[in-house]
Amino acid sequence: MMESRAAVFREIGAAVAIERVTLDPPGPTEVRVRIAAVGLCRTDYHVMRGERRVAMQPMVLGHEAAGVVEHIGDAVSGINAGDHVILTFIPACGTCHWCRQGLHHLCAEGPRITQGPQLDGTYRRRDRDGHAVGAFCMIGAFAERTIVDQASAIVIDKDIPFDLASLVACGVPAGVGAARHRARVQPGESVLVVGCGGDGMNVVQGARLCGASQIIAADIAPAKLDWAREFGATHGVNAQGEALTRAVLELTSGIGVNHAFVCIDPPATLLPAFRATAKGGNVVVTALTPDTVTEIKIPPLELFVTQKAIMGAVYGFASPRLQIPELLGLYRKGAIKLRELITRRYRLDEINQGYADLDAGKNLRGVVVFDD
Ligand code: CXF
Ligand code: ZN
Repeated sequence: MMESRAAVFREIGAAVAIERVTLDPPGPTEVRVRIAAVGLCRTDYHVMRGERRVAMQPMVLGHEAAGVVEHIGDAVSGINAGDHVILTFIPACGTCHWCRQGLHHLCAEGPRITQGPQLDGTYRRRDRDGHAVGAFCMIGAFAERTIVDQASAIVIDKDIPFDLASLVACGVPAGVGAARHRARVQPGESVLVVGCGGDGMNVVQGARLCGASQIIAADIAPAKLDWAREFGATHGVNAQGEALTRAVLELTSGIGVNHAFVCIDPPATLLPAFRATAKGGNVVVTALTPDTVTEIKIPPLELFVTQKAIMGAVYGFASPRLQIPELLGLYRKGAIKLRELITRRYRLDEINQGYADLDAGKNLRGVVVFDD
């Protein structure tokens, strides 16, 4: 048994408070990880604000993390104490229909990641009153230490700094993968990225990696458009709604882009992005929608006659187990940027400030870093 400081989500709309949480020893297939860095992804913020509901509170949020394995359960294989790991927000059970085909991003356990318990259905964290505390995405990384199943940990090489590695747990594969593996952008094609935050900026660099010749970044924050140019955008559009569609059609001789990526607020951006897409093109949704939004209207005749595809991409539509080591290799070769994604580093007790900065549009990515 040991203690860990953790940012605990107890009440929708309230600041998360740093508490001491008791950690039980890892189960047979689990590992205890000392978190070194965890990114402030917007998904956790949606949960804090009640826009996406999780099944229980209290819960430790945080799912974009890297750290060091301190202790392993008896039945763990392929992970050792001292290993550096990236944690994956969808576990790879290894035995379901999807995992058997290497499609770990579609693992049958995925729908359980907002429930709170560990992969085995029990809890490893307790608060000072002895109540069970959940772990978002079976990770709960807004904490000094966490316990995860081996299905949620990927061993990485030790040369990658933890703050950079943490981003490769969510935002980088989500965005880069959406371009490479979902839309399969080809050299010379045109791309529109709506919403240039953490995911969108990685779609921009993914499209550049794929050799897209026109990458149109769209955002209502001018600073994000400037950043997008550094990541490979060839054009910036500060517009939304019909004005966004018009601006993109103007830049593409009235044809539209081959691939549009909806990286923020799908209820507001999907139709404008769809209409800015060329006939036969792809519209890829990488963003969460609030629980209260249950449908988005696309005129069916328009969908039919324009022969466009609307698709979803979680984890960049590729296995984190296969994709993450590959992305680290691309970083090492200088083919993708990681350091430039980090706007600011925070201590764990500054986490609410970090999210306020994200909400104010100041951060591409804030990262909580821990001293050793
Ligand atoms: C999300 C995807 C939807 C479920 C929770 C985790 N991923 C990352 O931000
Ligand atoms: Zn995330």
